[in-house]
Amino acid sequence: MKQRRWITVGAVAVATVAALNAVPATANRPYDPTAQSLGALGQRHGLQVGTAVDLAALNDANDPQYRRLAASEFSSVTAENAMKWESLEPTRGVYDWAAADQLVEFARRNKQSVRGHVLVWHSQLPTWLTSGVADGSISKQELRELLRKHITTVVSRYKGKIWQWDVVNEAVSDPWDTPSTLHYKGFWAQNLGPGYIADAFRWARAADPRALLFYNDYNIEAFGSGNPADDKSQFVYDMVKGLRAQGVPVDGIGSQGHLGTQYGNYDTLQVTAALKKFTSLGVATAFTEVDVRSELTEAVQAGNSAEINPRLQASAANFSVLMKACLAVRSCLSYTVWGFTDRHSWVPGWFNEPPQGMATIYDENYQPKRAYHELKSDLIFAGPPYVLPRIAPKPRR
Ligand code: 9MR
Repeated sequence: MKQRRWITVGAVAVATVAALNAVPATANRPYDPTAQSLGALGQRHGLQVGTAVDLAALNDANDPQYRRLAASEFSSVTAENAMKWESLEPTRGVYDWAAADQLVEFARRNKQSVRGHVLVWHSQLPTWLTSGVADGSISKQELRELLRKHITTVVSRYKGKIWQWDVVNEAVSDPWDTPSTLHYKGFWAQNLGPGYIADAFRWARAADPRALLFYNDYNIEAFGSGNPADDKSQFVYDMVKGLRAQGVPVDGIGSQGHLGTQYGNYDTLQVTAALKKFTSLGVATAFTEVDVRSELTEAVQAGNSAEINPRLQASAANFSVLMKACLAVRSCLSYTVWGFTDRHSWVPGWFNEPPQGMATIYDENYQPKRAYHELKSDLIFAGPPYVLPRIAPKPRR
């Protein structure tokens, strides 16, 4: 009996793999995977390949390439800024849904799934909220109620339309913070204590029973010492383990994937091991904000190819490491780049000593870079037995 069940499961798995790998070739037009979009190639593995979307760029009539590629190349989208609290409720009690609604509608028209970003973060909060807390006109009790209302309002508005929500973002400190022992950092932990994390997931679940609820953070692509005092991946692992043990509905861990070619970084097997370790908690995983920046030295800016080529190659290699690791782990449901063109990337505006850039997969003129082609190759070359279709968890009650 037991054996029969396994045979059935095996047959279904083989059929699923076969279906996902079926190729739409016709007699006169052989299937050419290199002509497919990243999103279409991802579907072969059940993987969504997404991008963060800058709404200003999307609406710029003088920049039609942006909209065209955002629509055609990706199977998932994330609002780069439009769903953050300061964008949604710039004035207390007055919501501005225009940009966020527009993105959700864009995704619907293009048959893309949406990663909601972000419900609780210490950054990009409206001034009325932070200054109200600072001057004491908003009490701690009121703050907690405001957070509950915010989460409930936003999640309810998009109920059924958001595939994955980044419920809590970047709650954990970095080794370079003071104190250097890793701890819960930022506005919410300072004002409400770390209990806000469990509250946030429970409130989000109450408002949408079907969305996958994620904890999202950077510098968790691989494990380090294994000591939560200095290993951020371990801290996050322990945190999610603790939350799930208390029945908190955390469905996934999002690893942002902001890398730089000037750093040591990781190899594919290290990143695969990290995703597997997170998966062992029973959660989904995802790369949520991948980009790989480089220092723009004077030689790079002067166009010296001996300086530019190694950066383009290292960038491609790092994009590829994360993609291959994701493909290798069946819980890794999506791979999202944080902007797809150097024309619109947060990096140059953020890092200026020294200046950094070249962080995305298309250059400023929308020419695909080596990184784009490597991602494509990864998706084309991957398959059974090592790379199998995704397995999504059921949203936890
Ligand atoms: O890309 C976003 C940029 O336009 C904003 O100015 C910035 C403000 O903090 O946030 C950027 O996006 C961040 C994301 O929301 C969370 N993880 C880090 C991202 C890059 O800073």
